[in-house]
Amino acid sequence: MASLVPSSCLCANTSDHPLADEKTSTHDYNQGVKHLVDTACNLHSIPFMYILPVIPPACPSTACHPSIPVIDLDGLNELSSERRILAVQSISSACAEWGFFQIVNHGIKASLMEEMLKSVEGFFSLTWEEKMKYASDDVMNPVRYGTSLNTSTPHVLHWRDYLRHFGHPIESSFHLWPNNPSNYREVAKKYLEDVWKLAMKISSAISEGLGLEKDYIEKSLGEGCQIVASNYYPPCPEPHLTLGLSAHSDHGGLTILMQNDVDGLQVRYNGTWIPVHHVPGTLVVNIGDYLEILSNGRYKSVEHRAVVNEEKTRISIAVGHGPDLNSVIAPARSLVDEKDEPPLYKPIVYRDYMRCQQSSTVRGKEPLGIIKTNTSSTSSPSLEISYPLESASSKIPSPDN
Ligand SMILES: O=C(O)CCC(=O)C(=O)O
Repeated sequence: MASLVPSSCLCANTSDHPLADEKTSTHDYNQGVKHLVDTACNLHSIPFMYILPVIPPACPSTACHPSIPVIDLDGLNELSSERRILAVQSISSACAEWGFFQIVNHGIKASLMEEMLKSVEGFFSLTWEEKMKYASDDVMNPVRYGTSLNTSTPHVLHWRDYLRHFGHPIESSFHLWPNNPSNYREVAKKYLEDVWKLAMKISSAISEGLGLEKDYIEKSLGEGCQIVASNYYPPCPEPHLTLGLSAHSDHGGLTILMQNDVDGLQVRYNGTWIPVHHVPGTLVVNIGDYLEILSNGRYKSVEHRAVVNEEKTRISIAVGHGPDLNSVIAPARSLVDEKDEPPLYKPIVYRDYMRCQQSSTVRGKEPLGIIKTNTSSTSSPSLEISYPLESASSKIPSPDN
């Protein structure tokens, strides 16, 4: 059985720590934070390995901060009309200003969203032995159950369990997805197919907003790669000392996130952490590193994080959409001008970029920083390149051609 949590954190003896609780002193943290909460009765404090040294506070009240835009996607169902133009403009300015927005009239059925949430909850309610069948140390494994961050490199633990697996193209990994709960595969397949179509619809609006052909982003993805990360954040006795997920940006193009009715997502905006309040029926969309690269920095991937709370379990289901793993990612040629707007990012194979980003314990936007053209650093986090970079530009599958 693969070990997900660094061995230094397993069965730790916490007895010399002021927050030590005898009941958790021989606990195997590998089994997940849900298992810890379910089995340690009267958990009044969190084990020290979950205590993060610094957690910048969020904006305390809604009065002091703006909120991410809410965009009606109905206009995108028309090929060309005033309403489509308005929707494209709203998406374009939300991408430029926030990198995040909420969507209504997105076309995903409420009943399907509900079923998907239930199936995911069903998966996390299985015994830890059952869930551990999907555990793996390899961040590129097509299906992975785990706890804390994705990496197995030693790090301060996070108050999260997760199930990640590939989606589109579904045939390539469907047979590996969990088959317990018994309807998981069928429900997830339908949900991921519908979310893929939605991501392509939004991508066409983003392409238009960037002045590119409507299908530019979709074509740039090749066969494409979709990854679903379902996150389970159980109630935490000391939520101010830890996080469900610390600040990070996403490696892909667009992420579409659904959640249950418990708040926890926060977005970095002008240096401040802004809570995203859940509006029933909406989905949250954000720009990832791939779109920052493709747009040559016009749109920025935005850091976000998940906080936990004392009372309620939060579940979120984030679905990322990027190019197929073997494609070389680079700025769109028509958005680059060697003199006035030189390329800001070096070409890289998406698989290498994803592996680097997922293996890193360094959070924030560090992984993107190392492929910036104005930095020479390849020190931390390390990047294993699987092809000679000089030949990369000849491999770029660009719709510009
Ligand atoms: O739980 C959330 O709201 C954030 C999830 C997330 O950022 C992720 O899965 O990468």
